[in-house]
Amino acid sequence: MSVHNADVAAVFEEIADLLEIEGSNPFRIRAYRNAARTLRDLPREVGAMLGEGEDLTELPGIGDDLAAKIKEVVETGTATALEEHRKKVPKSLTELLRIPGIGPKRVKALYHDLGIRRLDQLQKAAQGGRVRSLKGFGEKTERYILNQLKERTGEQKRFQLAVATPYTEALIAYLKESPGVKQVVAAGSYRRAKETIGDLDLLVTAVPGSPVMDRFVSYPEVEEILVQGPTKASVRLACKLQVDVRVVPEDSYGAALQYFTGSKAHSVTLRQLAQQRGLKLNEYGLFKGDRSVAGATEESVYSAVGLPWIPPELRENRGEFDAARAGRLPALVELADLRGDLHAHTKATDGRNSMREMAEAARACGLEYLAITDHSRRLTMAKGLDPKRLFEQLEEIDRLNAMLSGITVLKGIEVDILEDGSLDLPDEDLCRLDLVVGAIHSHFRLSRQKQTERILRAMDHPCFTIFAHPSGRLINERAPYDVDMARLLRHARERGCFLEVNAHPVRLDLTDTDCRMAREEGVMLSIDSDAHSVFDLENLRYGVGQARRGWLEKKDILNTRTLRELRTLLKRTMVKT
Ligand code: DGT
Ligand code: CA
Ligand code: CA
Repeated sequence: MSVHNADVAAVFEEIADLLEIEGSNPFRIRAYRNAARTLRDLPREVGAMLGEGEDLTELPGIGDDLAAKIKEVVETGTATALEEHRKKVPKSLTELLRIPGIGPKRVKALYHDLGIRRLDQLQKAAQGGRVRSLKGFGEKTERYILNQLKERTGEQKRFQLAVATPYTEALIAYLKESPGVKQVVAAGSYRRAKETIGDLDLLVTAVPGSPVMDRFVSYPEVEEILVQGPTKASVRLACKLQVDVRVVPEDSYGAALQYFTGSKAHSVTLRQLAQQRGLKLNEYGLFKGDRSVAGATEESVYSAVGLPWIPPELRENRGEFDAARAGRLPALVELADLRGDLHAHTKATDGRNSMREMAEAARACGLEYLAITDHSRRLTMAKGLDPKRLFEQLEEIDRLNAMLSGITVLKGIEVDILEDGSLDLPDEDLCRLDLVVGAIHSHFRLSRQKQTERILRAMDHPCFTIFAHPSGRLINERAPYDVDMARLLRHARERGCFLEVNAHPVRLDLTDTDCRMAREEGVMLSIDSDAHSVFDLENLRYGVGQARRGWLEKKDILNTRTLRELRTLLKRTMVKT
């Protein structure tokens, strides 16, 4: 590997960009930028200078710290400091930087003032005329940004995991019918259960000479063949999903699965661990010299570097290696651990099925309880319930529970949290319920402080139990509202209430990192379908995937409890005033 001055400069520029987005000390930022310029202007390669034992601190603007970082980049291709900052700043923010005319200062303003993290959110904000009012922007800049974005939206489109899933399952089943095929498995971000995937990566093992690639490219849904070779092919399906297929020998299966599952950041660290043991890891196996020492299974690869197998959802290089080494990997929650669902609608409001149909469908999914939580009156578009209709629904629940066996219907409501933090139904009605799910459906653009206080106040209501879809984001549609999530979590713990992992594929809210923060704060979460039809109960699996990405275990999840335990937990909230 040969690292050029421009590469080192690029690392420093990126650190400076990230520091600027973080709002860090301007002197530090300038030090990195100056160093980058020094490096670019340098007539000799710093690598060579280091090789000859020259002292880099003699260069203008380079002190001990930067000299050490230059050495690190020359030796490793990157800097720990950069990786640290990359972890702190949402990755998508650096994508914003790639828009012409948007520098780190503007990214910072977009992020801090408007909560914009992604290109699609920027586009929405610019279309809504919200960008022009920011300091340092203006109408002309806004129009310019919009034009830039129009160019890019096509390539930026990522598939929701739930949209990609049926295409993936059908294609896997098709490939499995190919003669000589042994295994077909989805790797990449799909296997890591990310909420959206850029493309689908399939891994195939087959006997030599298998016609699986010919079969792949002649799949009826293939719209365009992008690459076709004997072991590697890429196509675009008619639904626009790009699919990469790799065929590997059976004894490379584990190494290849590990490699193509990623994430890249995880695999880079794993490869370094292998190197420290004098081993070489690639997609074909783990080698000592030319001799293969592992690779048929993922377990063999991890175990050869002294680690237990790490679940794909954790493979983001966010502390999973330390946890694995310490024997403290979480025992992640599984779909089968869920005993109930605490957020579902019926056709009394905006659902499509009757209460009875919903209850029977939940029972068929193996659930023991289902909370009916229709909307409250403020949501007129959804025919929200007023006290009288809520009362009728409660009577219907009593009648249904008397008739049904094997499932208990719980009395709930998805009550609107009003602008001032009060709840959209009288206390005497809310107190009759088994649980109160509170949600924000209006006034998304309050200041961070106002939004946070609004929700804290809602949590103070003695009947409040679960805060639904806490960030309010809609994937690729709506940015999260600005709120101090850490504060909400602490308050929830103090008040004995809970937050939701909404499993709806467009929501998946809380996000993975917020789930993890909840776990650290000791707040239990409820994985709920928010079903508006019997089919939506299937979405619980995506909520579980999201929770797993957030390191959550069975014990962290409210609705893994038996009905009896659940009632105790819910009651404890109610008495805390
Ligand atoms: P996506 O498709 O954007 O949702 O994300 P991934 O993680 O599926 O990424 P993709 O499809 O580009 O590549 C699939 C996996 O292949 C990725 O997770 C790790 C591996 N991979 C791809 N490029 C590299 C690379 O340059 N180095 C290493 N170590 N692994 C790579
Ligand atoms: Ca992929
Ligand atoms: Ca790929």
